[in-house]
Amino acid sequence: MKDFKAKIEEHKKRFEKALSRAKDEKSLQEVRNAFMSRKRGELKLLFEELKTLKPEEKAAFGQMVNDLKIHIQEKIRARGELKVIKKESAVLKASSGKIDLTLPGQKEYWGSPHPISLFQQEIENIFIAMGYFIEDGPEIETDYYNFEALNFPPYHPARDDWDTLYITDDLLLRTHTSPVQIRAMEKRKPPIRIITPGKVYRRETPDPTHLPMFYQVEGLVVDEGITFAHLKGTLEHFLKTLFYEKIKIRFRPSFFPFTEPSAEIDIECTVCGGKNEECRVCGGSGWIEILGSGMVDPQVLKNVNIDPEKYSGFAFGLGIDRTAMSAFQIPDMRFFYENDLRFIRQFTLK
Ligand code: FA5
Repeated sequence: MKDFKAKIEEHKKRFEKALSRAKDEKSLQEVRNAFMSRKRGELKLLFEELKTLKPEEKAAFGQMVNDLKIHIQEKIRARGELKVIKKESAVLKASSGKIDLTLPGQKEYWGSPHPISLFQQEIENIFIAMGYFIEDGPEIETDYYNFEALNFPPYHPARDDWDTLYITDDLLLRTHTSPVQIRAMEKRKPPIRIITPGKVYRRETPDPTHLPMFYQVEGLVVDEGITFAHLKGTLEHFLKTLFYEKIKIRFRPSFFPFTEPSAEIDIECTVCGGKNEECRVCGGSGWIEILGSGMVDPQVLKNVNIDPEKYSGFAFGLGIDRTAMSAFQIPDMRFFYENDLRFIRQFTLK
């Protein structure tokens, strides 16, 4: 009788020690298994041992083992509940005691590239598939690269359309991506086939189709035998891939000091389809201008020491924001930069 009582005391002490050492969920589970497992838990073995006792001893010892079982169960349950309470009180503390458990949970949103970046990637992928390389250039440019090398002499009136912010008399925020043409042709010899996406800046009052900071992507191809047919075919293929096969495109004669002949390209207005005379995107014309283009002026080739008798090329500059507006049928380009998350989240990657 004495021996069995001592044994129960010993089990109880071992349990207390094991429980005090259990610092996490896993070790608590191990204690639970060691003492309460229905197969070989210590309580189970004690109950087995009861069977070997004399009938007159069984009742008293049975009661002791039962008490131990209840003690162990309660202690383990208390430890589990304590953990939950601790977690809840941490939440309560963080919300300074004011927590309304009836409020809906907070949805977590994944970050995602800006719609203009996503659209730029789409454009890049189409040109990469046609064998173009991506080239980069500085946003702070010299007067030479932004203007002079592209046939805009100082004080030439054509500069007025590309007015910008000057940092010094010679340094300015580039007004287009065309200076990267010059930098690329200085660095490498034909054949050249590149696109150069990036930010550009202009003195401009924002309206639905104009921004003072926007994105362009420049394209340049220089090789032997390049003609206007290459320019037309390339841009038609690009626009039909970017939009849809039946998109209406028109080439309109235009002027740029660095290309000759030059053309601007319009696409049908995807916002009103030409049906709204008061459309703020196309002004009721049904067309929206998205890019300028032309054959590289022989003088520009000479400026970078490429022989215009041997080589010819074409170039274009597409407004990424303006084109994205048409692709997403957005009536105002300023939406892209208002940072209204309800707008931006419509374009997240699926
Ligand atoms: C140019 O910037 C020329 N560098 C394009 C070029 C490149 C011509 C190579 C020939 C050869 P333009 O100023 O038209 O051209 O601008 C080109 C495109 O940029 C426009 O068609 C339009 O899509 C976009 N764009 C122009 N101004 C703005 C503006 N303020 N806000 C948003 N997009 C604009």
